[in-house]
Amino acid sequence: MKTAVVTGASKGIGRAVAEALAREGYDLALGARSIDLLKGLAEELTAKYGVRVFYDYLDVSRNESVEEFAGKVLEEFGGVDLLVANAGIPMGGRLDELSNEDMERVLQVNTLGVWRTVKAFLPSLKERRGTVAVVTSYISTMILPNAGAYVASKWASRALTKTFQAENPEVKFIELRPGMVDTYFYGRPGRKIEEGFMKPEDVAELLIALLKLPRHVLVEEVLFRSVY
Ligand code: NJP
Repeated sequence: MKTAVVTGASKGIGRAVAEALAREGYDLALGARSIDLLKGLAEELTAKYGVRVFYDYLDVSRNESVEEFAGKVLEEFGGVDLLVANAGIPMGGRLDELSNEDMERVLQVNTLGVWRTVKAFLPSLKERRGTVAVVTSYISTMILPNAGAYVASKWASRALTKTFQAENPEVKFIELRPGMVDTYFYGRPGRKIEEGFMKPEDVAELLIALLKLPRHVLVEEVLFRSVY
């Protein structure tokens, strides 16, 4: 039985990824701040798929929280085979109008959150020759005025992902770069494919397909979006 860690598992893409992995037979360690949502999801997935689901509070913007979460997960499962570093927040606004707090917050979650989560699980992932999927964005090589802080956070997490890969060839790092996905990222879900949105399940199914490739095949990144 393989073990997967999913950050930002309470909603949106992370939640859909957790369900798809459970269906595929992975034991799960789920992290996010909304512990009530994680509890409900864990109960649902255990009942439906019979897999082991551990969940705990996780704030990827804080070192102590990530270290504590990783310690508990490794104690619970003994090691991990897959890490899905998905937790992230949006941030709009012109760079010259953005507050210090907002700039620091988006970098803490989207960039440093990825770095500290991968770092915490890396020894185990290396031991198991595992896989890390980092959810960055289609924007991770592009420029979008009025979203500069978010864009910079995703360019930086792309750079972290590729540097981790270069430094750790035993682990496979996949950068997932979705276009728009119908999640809480845009307020409340309910957007349509005709408006250019994918479903969170589309991202999850793409990841499952990638995980089914032979061990020696590395897909470094996937840029994908909705068509209609
Ligand atoms: O968004 P949403 P998505 N510590 O808001 C968690 C990227 N992306 O699923 O802590 C730990 O439904 C939050 O949980 P909670 C995007 O940048 C999206 O769309 O309980 N967890 C929730 O589970 C992000 O990296 C689109 O509030 C934290 C989850 O993150 C990823 O996809 C397009 C946290 C967010 O769920 C998932 O976002 C694109 C923290 N400090 C890239 N802060 C898109 N939706 O269109 C938040 O290119 N979370």
